[in-house]
Amino acid sequence: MSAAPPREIEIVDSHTAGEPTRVVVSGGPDLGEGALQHRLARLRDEHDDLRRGVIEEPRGSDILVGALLGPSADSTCAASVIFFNNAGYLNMCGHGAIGVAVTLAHLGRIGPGRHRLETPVGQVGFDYGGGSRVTIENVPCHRLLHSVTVDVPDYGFVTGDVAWGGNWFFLVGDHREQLLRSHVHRLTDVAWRIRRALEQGGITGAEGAPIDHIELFGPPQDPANDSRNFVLCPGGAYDRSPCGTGTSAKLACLLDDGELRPGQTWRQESILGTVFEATAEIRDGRIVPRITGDAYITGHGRLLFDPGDPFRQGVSETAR
Ligand code: PYC
Repeated sequence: MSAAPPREIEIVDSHTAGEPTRVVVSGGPDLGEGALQHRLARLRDEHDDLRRGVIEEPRGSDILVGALLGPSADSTCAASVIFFNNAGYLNMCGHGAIGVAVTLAHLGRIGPGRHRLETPVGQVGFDYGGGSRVTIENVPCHRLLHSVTVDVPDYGFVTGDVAWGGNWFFLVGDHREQLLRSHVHRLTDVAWRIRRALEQGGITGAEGAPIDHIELFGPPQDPANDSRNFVLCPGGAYDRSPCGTGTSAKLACLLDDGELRPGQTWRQESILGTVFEATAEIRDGRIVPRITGDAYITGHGRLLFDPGDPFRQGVSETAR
């Protein structure tokens, strides 16, 4: 250890349906006041070392999603939250919001009841019952493009929908893959090549936003569920949970196609077999998704950043 004291960051770790969330409770940078989008820009442009140090090796890993807690300008919100991962910053994160809810309860900052979080893309409500179970009311979702076909090199034509669920997704049912846990390396490769083909074809979300999540769908393993998915996240890791924003994007497509009615429950199974229960309602002409899942606290402690540690700012695991 060097003479100067290490920087300390308090964190709470949890997982939601198998997908981890690391909440930064204190020790983060002062991002000032103002709109959360501006605070996110300041974090990205001036303090990206926080994201790297918390997420990358040797303290983290590619599969972690981080969540920086902060104050909210809106007194009806329990907190503001900025989500990040190994590739950068996320607009919203469904499993992460469920993890944040259970973390706030663990910290004694909320009790059972209805609460709200401020995210960079809008407010997200949540119902917390006092245990592991949380229902989030996500930002409105919608389908932007229906049946888009891309030519994926060395794979062939793949058709899917482009939809928003708090992040941009390409949702594919017509692949030739088996959605098995033992196939995750192949699934990752196929999904990554679909993502590249979308980029090369100039297919984006609204206003040129990159489609940085790819979602493959197939039949569920458990007949109690409606569907199984494999979700590739922006930095090349796959979501262990059914993906809250991805399930929201799926709801938008199902409602548009008349395959699900408002209020009807959709049980989305993940590649691990864990489940989110989802419903949607139409409010002011917009589709508002509700996602229910369970999160569990796995740790509560301090990360130490020794100024003399050559890896204090993290080492990227991702070679992509
Ligand atoms: O649950 O929305 C989600 C999510 C996005 C990336 C990883 N999980």
